[in-house]
Amino acid sequence: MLAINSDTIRPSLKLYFIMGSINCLKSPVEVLSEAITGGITLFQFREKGPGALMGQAKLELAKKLQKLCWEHNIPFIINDDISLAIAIGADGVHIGQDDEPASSMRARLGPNAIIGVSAHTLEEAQQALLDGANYLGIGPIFPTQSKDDAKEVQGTSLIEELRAKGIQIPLVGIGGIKIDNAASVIHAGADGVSVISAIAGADSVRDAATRFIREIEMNKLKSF
Ligand code: FQP
Ligand code: MG
Repeated sequence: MLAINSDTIRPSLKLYFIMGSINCLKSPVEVLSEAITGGITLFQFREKGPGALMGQAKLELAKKLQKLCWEHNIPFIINDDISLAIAIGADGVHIGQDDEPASSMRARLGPNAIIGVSAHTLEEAQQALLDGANYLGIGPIFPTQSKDDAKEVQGTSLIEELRAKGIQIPLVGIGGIKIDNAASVIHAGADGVSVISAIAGADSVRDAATRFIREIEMNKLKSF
């Protein structure tokens, strides 16, 4: 585990890359390695969907990707699979509204794990805060192909609403975020953007990550 906690997670959300083997056009290790070179700041292993690896193969890939992240001081978060997170000592988990609740995740993972929760409404966000979430994933902001069961597109309105209510928890926008719409997510009050296909599916994974980072940094400066 890296020395990351709820105080230090905020800057790590700047460019949060999410992927699993089915999102990659070449080997996942190669894709993650290029994305790290390009400047991603956080990684979520989301091995999910038709054709996803299971069992030992999933475990092996998780270990490889975690090692790569840790060599570059990038925290390693696992989507949904808390048993896998415990087995390999990941930095944290990301869970949605249909997964085991954050409160029981916290009980199993302890005070130092990063727990991210997906929220689509103000009520879900408030409950996640009570349950001890360290950050929230808000979306889908724009239409996405990466998730079959994605909820209705909501734009940046929930991010704006949470900030207007004085809620300061680290927030990341997710769903259909591309280089040319990332600025709007930052301006709404997010600490960063989460990206699957715009990085994993890019011709140059490294260049895509670098362009995202530049765009986010430019727009962070602008909003203060
Ligand atoms: N936000 C984020 C993050 N990561 C995610 N995986 C989701 C939202 C979606 O459980 P969930 O979580 O609704 O669906 P799935 O398990 O299929 O991903 F904030 F990290 F960007
Ligand atoms: Mg989930």
